[in-house]
Amino acid sequence: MRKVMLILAAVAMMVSLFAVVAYAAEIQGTDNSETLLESNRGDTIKALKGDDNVNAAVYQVGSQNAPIPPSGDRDRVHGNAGDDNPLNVQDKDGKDIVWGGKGIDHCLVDNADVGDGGDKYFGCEFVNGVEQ
Ligand SMILES: [Ca+2]
Ligand SMILES: [Ca+2]
Ligand SMILES: [Ca+2]
Ligand SMILES: [Ca+2]
Repeated sequence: MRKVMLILAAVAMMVSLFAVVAYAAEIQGTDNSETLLESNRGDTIKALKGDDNVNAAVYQVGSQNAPIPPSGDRDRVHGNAGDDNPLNVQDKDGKDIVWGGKGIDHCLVDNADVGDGGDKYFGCEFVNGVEQ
């Protein structure tokens, strides 16, 4: 089941890559627990219910996969209900925002040392492994 979800997430990502008209991509999960991956553009990712794993750090600044422009994309990650672990926006830029929503959520964020004041986070019970 987990493998099926990963394939669905990959398909969703490919579909969003072909939607070149809009700059920002919207990636929506389901009410089940799943893994969601970002695209190389500024994404709004809504994981909905379930204990979700959202990786918005696939395209990291300085890596081969870095988005164009390489200054980093702006991702908006919503964990929504459920214990989400992790909600990852730790892509070496401080342009992202993560909302844990309900549940016990683990967020991985960039600190202010990366610039732009660091990623912003709301409703995260754990941030970079530290209980809030
Ligand atoms: Ca992205
Ligand atoms: Ca979900
Ligand atoms: Ca949550
Ligand atoms: Ca970031």
